[in-house]
Amino acid sequence: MEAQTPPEPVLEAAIRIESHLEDADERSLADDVLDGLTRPFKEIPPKHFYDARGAELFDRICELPEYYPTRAEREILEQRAQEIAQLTGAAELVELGSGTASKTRVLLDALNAAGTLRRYVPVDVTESMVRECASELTDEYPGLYVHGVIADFERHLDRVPPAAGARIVAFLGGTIGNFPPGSRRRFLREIAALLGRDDHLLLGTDLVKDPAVLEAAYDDAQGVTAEFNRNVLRVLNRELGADFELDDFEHVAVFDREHEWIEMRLRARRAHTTHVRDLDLPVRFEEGEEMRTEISAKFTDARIDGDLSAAGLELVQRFTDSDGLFALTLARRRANAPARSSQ
Ligand code: SAH
Ligand code: AVI
Repeated sequence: MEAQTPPEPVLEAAIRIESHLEDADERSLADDVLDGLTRPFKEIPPKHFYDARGAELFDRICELPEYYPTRAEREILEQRAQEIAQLTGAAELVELGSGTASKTRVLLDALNAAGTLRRYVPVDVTESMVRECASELTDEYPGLYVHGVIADFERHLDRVPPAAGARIVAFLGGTIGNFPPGSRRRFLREIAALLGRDDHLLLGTDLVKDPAVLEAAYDDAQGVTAEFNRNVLRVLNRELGADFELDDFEHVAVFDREHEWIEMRLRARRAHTTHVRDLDLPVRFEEGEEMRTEISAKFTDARIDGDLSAAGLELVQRFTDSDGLFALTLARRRANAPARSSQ
């Protein structure tokens, strides 16, 4: 009789990807456009920049000499990742707006070296980036599980899977600054609800500095940021059948000193009417009229602390780069805050 071969062990797949977008996402773009382009001061929320081309343009922005935040945040991570690994003992890294996860690798390296890392959970609206980064990271870190979540973090934070051990929720790059102040605090409260007693938030924030440095970072000499800004019009043309002529709009980036944020706008070079076919919506622009496409808030220590406190969080440690351009804040739930939401 032939010897029986033992059954193959059932291995958990290294990659799991879930998508929560599809129809709901198109509705959200349509709702945002209907809402934002019928106001006296027109506005389109920044999350619509990031189709595959927008994501690629953002990557190019990160390499620009004027755009210091990526380099500054990377420097902090390189200096402090080991300390963060020790302070958190994290088995899991959840990353909101993960993009290509290029800086994240510094943190993954440190958690891996500490021997605690088991799972990475990238959450992003751009499907291609979540999929690519999942396959790259499982190659680079043997034994790592990647649970990718393709989702709008403003609407689907409850789809982040239950924690698999002590977790860090990372929100890097200064993306928190792209929320208006009220929503920013609300969003931080929602993040706090993902944290248990052993978990931490790692928050990247760009810092207030010389307006000339800030404005250059958002209006680079090569015009990559201008292309990124106008890319939202391509998204509207493709997704909603709009007929924007990109050359009709000029890129504007100004530092608003009162609010301490950079505002990106698109300024109409001539008076004209565009049509958003799928919404049956004519949109009139006067010459020189500006439409807001992004705010990027800049922070002080007090602003960060105020936001953390309003969200039921407390500071563990704050790190900055050698030029004091950018801050990375490690925080946890305040002791008297309620425990992680029932997941
Ligand atoms: N964290 C990276 C990328 C920052 S760019 C870094 O620090 O370099 C902002 C990222 O957030 C993009 O990848 C974009 O696709 C994603 N993003 C923007 N709005 C989002 C939303 N509402 N939900 C999920 N992801 C979003
Ligand atoms: C993603 N986010 C933090 C960038 C920022 O700096 O606000 C987006 C960006 N906009 C123009 N350049 C980069």
